[in-house]
Amino acid sequence: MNFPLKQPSQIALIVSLVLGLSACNDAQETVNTSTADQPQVASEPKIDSAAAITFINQAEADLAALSVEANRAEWIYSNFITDDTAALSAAMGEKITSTSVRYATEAAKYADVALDAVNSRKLNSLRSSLVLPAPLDPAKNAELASIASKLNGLYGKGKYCFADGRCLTQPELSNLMAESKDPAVLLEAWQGWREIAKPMRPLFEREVELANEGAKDLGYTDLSELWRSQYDMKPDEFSAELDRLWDQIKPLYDSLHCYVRGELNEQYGDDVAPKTGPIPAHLLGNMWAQQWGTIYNSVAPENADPGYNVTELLAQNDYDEIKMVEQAEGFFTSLGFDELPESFWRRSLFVQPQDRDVVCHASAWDLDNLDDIRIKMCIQKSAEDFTVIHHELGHNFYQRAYKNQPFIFKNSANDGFHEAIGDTIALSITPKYLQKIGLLATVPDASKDIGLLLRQALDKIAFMPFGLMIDQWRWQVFNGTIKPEQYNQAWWDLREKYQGVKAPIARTEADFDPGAKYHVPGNVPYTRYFLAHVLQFQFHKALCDIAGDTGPVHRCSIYGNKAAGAKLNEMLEMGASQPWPEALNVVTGTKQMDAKAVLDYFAPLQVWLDEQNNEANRQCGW
Ligand code: X8Z
Ligand code: ZN
Repeated sequence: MNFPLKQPSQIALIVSLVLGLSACNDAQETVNTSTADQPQVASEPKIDSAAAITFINQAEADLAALSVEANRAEWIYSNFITDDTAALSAAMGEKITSTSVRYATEAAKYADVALDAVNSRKLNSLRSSLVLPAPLDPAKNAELASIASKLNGLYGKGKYCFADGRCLTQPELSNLMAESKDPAVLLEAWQGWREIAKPMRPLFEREVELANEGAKDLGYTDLSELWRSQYDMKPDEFSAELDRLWDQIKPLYDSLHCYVRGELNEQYGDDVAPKTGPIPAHLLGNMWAQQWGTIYNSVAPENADPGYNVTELLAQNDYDEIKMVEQAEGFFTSLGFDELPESFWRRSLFVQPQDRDVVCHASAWDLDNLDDIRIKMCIQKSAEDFTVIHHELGHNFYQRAYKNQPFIFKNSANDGFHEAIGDTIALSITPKYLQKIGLLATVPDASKDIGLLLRQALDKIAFMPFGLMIDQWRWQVFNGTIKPEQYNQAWWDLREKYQGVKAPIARTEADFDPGAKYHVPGNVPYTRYFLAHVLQFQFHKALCDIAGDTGPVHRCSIYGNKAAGAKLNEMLEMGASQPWPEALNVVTGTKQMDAKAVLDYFAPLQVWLDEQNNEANRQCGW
């Protein structure tokens, strides 16, 4: 999305919370005018709790109304990328940013007023929920809105054309990365896609400059501090929390990395996939080496492969895009959630149009902050996209669950929660579930668990360092530690440090590889996905306990369990009305994020990976 939108799935809220900065500050002007012919003291608005509450109510109503307008403009732009829709989207961005920044600035004035818990939370949210604040200067606000819009468009329109004339969009190239085993083809797609990002570099650099200025205007040291202020704790405490969670997971990641590198070496040989050092990033089955599940066949355990593949099962059972979405909806309704509204089916985008440019990156929308929920996705008929559909519907069911909250609380407990709900449901896509819905004939016995766990780890554990490094890079860009002339080198340094992957060919500062990942041009914070990868395992375990499942947690499916559904709904309905530890507590009985749930889930795999790596005498690490 453009502007200060927080995330594709919550545009509504975005508007309210994503404040940008206002140039023409009407409210301010009114005050100044009135002071002209009166003594200064008489004209100052009272800073007391009554004034604060009046202000909060007005801001909330105003932003709620604006959000619907912005959502519509943004929906149309993302579905029809043209110069005209870009201009409309930028204009709307300007308007919403200026309003939001005006309210954020004004909110700061009431910071010391004693308020009840609800209003105090709303006030704080008004102040600190922006992700792309513009400076006060109207010209700069307009410039920022235009840049944000352009960056989105550049990503959405991105294609790579092969020598034979075939031009592929992002999802098509991703498909190729998932399916090809030919290193030359993989390399070409990898390199080709990154060409789309080169023109983004100057725009991104200016975007950072402007948004940092906006963050300073709001009293933050830089945009990094603002982004890290949105977790009900101090920014530095939040950074430390991330380090703590990553330290818990890293040993498992290292074992997985070691195993996968060894297997790739056997498959491709020393020249393409060396035994030591970082893994070349084009060999992991994904454009960004962020989830590796698609190379499962290449690394599957000989004796524990469950012997089925969801992509094939979908094809054998004639699942088209709509049927995939219907099946995912069926999981939510089995838990007791209401069916999606009829308008969802009419207004969503499921299939990539052939006649125009659209933003294909999957997103979930809540156009009217009530019932007009939709997804927008260029669905590929694959296991990966079957999971992504559950992810997106998780956003929609969350949005609908909190629709009766006041506008400012129409959001998740923290942004990681929004990303975790659909994934939590997808953890219940077990063989037993696939059998129940008629996709799988026989459930593999427990001797195949290692294969199932490995398949899951290739997606979930492989993702963790990626989920972390993107914002480690961005935060350092925002706070000036990484200078523009170091953008690409610093990116690859962090890729190596966290993920142990490297670029397959030399990169220079003429490249802008971060821009080839949607969330960078889209200005969507990314740490939320790291959090979600921890939270979803905590939720899954807790919901399985509620469902009374006593087996291994990786075999548990909460499908059809109304008690689990009711508990989940209890948390979703809270929206952002309370600090996230309270919401976490509702489902899990704890107020702490804890990666132990991840380690418990994968415990048998950790043992197996270490055995394999020892037997093969692999030197782990990079
Ligand atoms: O962007 C997404 C969702 C939309 S919120 C499809 N995800 C991240 C990504 O694709 O990079 C889900 C997992 C991580
Ligand atoms: Zn999402």
